[in-house]
Amino acid sequence: MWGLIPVFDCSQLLLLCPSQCKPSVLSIPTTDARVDSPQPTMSDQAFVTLATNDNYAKGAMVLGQSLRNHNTTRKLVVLLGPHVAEPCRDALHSIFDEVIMVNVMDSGDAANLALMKRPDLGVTITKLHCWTLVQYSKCVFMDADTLVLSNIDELFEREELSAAPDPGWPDCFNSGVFVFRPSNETHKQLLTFCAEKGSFDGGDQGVLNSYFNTWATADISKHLPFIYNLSSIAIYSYLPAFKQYGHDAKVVHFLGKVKPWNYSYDSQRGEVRGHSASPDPCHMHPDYLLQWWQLYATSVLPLLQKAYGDAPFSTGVMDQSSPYRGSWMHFLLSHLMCLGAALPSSSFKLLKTRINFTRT
Ligand SMILES: [Mn+2]
Repeated sequence: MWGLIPVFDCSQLLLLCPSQCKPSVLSIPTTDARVDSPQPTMSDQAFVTLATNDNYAKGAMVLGQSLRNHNTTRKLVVLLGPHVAEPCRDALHSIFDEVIMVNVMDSGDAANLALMKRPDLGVTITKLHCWTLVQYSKCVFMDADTLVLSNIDELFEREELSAAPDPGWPDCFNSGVFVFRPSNETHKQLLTFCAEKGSFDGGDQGVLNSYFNTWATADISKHLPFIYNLSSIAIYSYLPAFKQYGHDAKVVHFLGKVKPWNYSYDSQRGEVRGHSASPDPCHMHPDYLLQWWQLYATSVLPLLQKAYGDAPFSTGVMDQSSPYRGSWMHFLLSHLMCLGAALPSSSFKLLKTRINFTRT
């Protein structure tokens, strides 16, 4: 019944009404306002990311800041694993609307109990937690190793499960960027599925592709254009296409083993260190890498410095104020971040303590 009202404007309604009811028609504008703005409440939609360690937390901060810089109207949520340091959490609070600690296996239900026997799927299960964000009607999940280049709020017009093709096997979607509808029921089903079938690639992408197994064939509107999840692998495997369409890219995904935070940045020269400018499928595109570091150095690093105070941490940024600049110690310190990614965190911590690690 309410749906019929906007068809008429006030004068038409007045003509239809008997004279004795005319005054009440004046109250119509409130109804009109409701119907004329069918946009969903922006506050019930969110971009969601996940950080399982301090490095990914930095990635999440850069991603969150890139969404803010492009004026998203949606909420920003970060899910945190238990190993993220407190100062990183504090810094995340300044960028994200919600910082949610995820206790990986805590509910003790049948699906979780079965999953306890699969510690290899730990991070995957943490990511699946995004379906429990039922305070939101629709969300876009983005990996912490993605960077937003322009406003992408239009993704909320898509339905679950929308994602872009994976560059390695395009009949699978890449789970670095996807649209979903939070639901405790779906979450439970995903956990059960995970416990029973495992993951064909050992990660969340395998689980999600097996669960949403009609993605490749059922509904083309659920195929996001590649520009919403552009990876370096794709750039160098089809360079002419990148030259033709690359300028439209909206989201860059630093897919692969080496992440932006594994490099270091010379803030004086504005250069990323340890990265070759020559096109190599193993390397990421230098322009995007530079954009990541510029955003990190200008917007994220100040937050981290505030949160850490006098406590030492690896900034990844070299500058003139470093007391070790130009020395072998500086070289060693600036590359420790890369080393940290390859070593177990306990040995990295030990190394940091041994050489009296300072801010570099
Ligand atoms: Mn990723």
